[in-house]
Amino acid sequence: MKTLGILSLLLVATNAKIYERCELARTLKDFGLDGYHGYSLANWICMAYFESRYNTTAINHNKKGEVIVSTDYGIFQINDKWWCKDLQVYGKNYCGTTCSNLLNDNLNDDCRCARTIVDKTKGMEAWVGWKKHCKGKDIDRFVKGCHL
Ligand SMILES: *[C@@H]1O[C@H](CO)[C@@H](O)[C@H](O)[C@H]1NC(C)=O
Ligand SMILES: [Ca+2]
Repeated sequence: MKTLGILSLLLVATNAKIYERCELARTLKDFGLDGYHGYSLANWICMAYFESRYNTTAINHNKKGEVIVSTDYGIFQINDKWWCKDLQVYGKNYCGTTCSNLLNDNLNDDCRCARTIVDKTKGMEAWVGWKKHCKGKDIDRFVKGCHL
């Protein structure tokens, strides 16, 4: 029983993860975001902070009145209208992944999808959180003290 309890705790822990800032910085660097399209690592960490607070299971619905028109998934709040596949009928799934893959603690596919987004759109302008809080701002603190 005790072993089972610990096991299920571990399972929960690996499925729902809040990244620590420097841990996220190292992970995003490993998955090729540092300098991608000229955006320094601090831009990516700042964006993830304002989009999800580093919460891999973050989900937000975009509503028109009471109707859900789209849903944003995961640490980068990636949208089902264009980028990933869920129950949304008219979604484009340009990243070729299910949206639920963007809610686990393996960020390889999230980073691949983020690169697709900056390739296909106007860079990081796609993220409102980045535009509002990171673009043109002093964002060095997001990678400060991290051993990269
Ligand atoms: C992470 O996001 C999930 C889903 O929105 C939420 O239930 C959970 O409370 C969040 N965790 C933290 C620490 O904010
Ligand atoms: Ca993932």
